[in-house]
Amino acid sequence: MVSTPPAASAASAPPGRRGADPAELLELARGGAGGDRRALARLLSIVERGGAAARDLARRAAPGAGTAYSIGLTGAPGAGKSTLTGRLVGDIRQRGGGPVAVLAVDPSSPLSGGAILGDRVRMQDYALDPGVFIRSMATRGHLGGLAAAVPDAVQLLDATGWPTVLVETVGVGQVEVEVASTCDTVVVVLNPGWGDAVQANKAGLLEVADVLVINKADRPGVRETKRDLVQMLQLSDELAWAPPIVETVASSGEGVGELHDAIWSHRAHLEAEGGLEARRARRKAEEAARLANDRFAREVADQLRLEQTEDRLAGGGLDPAETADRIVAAVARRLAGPER
Ligand SMILES: Nc1nc2c(ncn2[C@@H]2O[C@H](COP(=O)(O)OP(=O)(O)OP(=O)(O)O)[C@@H](O)[C@H]2O)c(=O)[nH]1
Ligand SMILES: [Mg+2]
Repeated sequence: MVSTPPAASAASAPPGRRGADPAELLELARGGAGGDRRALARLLSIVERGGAAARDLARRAAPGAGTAYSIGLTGAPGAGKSTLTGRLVGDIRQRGGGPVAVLAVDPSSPLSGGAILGDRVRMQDYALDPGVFIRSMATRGHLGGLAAAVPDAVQLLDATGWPTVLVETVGVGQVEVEVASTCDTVVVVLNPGWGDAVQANKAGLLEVADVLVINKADRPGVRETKRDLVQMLQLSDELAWAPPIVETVASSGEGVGELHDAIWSHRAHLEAEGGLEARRARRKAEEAARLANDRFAREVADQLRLEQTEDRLAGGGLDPAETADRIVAAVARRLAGPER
């Protein structure tokens, strides 16, 4: 008699079948480059959709996570983030840096379902490399938005055996800055030319930058942009880490090795000073505050709608201060219960 080994049932289950349980998918996806990519893609869709299922998955993944390093790349549209991300992946792979996962995050799109958006990540370069996993992410459903969904996605990739995760954001705005800031090292990509550094400063990008890149360094204005950056960065020269400024030509690969070195220097700096744990703890606290704020805001908006309806029925004349008191009291009562 031939007996089936106990592990075979989970391993031989068709990974694409509907309704597979997250615990099973998590098991299938483990092993990084050797894991089941369809299972991993389905788990990322759960994260993307948010809600109770995403929270449950995050709880399951947490014990297996904590060793991966995340790198966020942000900057103005068209700055060359995708080209640079592609080059960086190539550089890491060439140096034997292990498997690399890329999340291309687009806050302006509806749920991506994992589709690659345009040519944002040059997927075809890595189609044959099992050590590279690329996925687009967009969400409106996740409580706390992308800034909350991305750390969950990174944690999932971490738990399933991807030691390096690159997070590329599309566009420059508050959400992109928040998303990039959830990563261990934040790379801000600028271009040469009048005012780009000033714009980045206004958008709060310089504040979160650990490494600054002047990409398209084959174009004029590099020196001026560098000078602007140095001037603006001097305002905060008491910092323990001064963000290095790296010049790259992503289209040719020039300077990508230096960028890699700058990122890994920052990583070494964080790890040497115990700063990595502190940074991650601070990041989690910020995420908690964001989630709590979102929950309050949602409850206040709901209660305000009720108050407005009652006010209309009573013939108008809403008193703002009294209404605020009633809203606070009602929301406090509701929040004392479990999350809806
Ligand atoms: N001259 C020059 N062109 C570059 C360089 N890097 C990227 N490009 C070009 O700039 C354009 C935009 O590059 P992407 O990598 O798609 O830029 P992105 O920042 O990812 O763009 P979005 O995701 O749309 O915000 C492409 O046509 C690239 O070929 C560079 O160093 N020099
Ligand atoms: Mg892009």
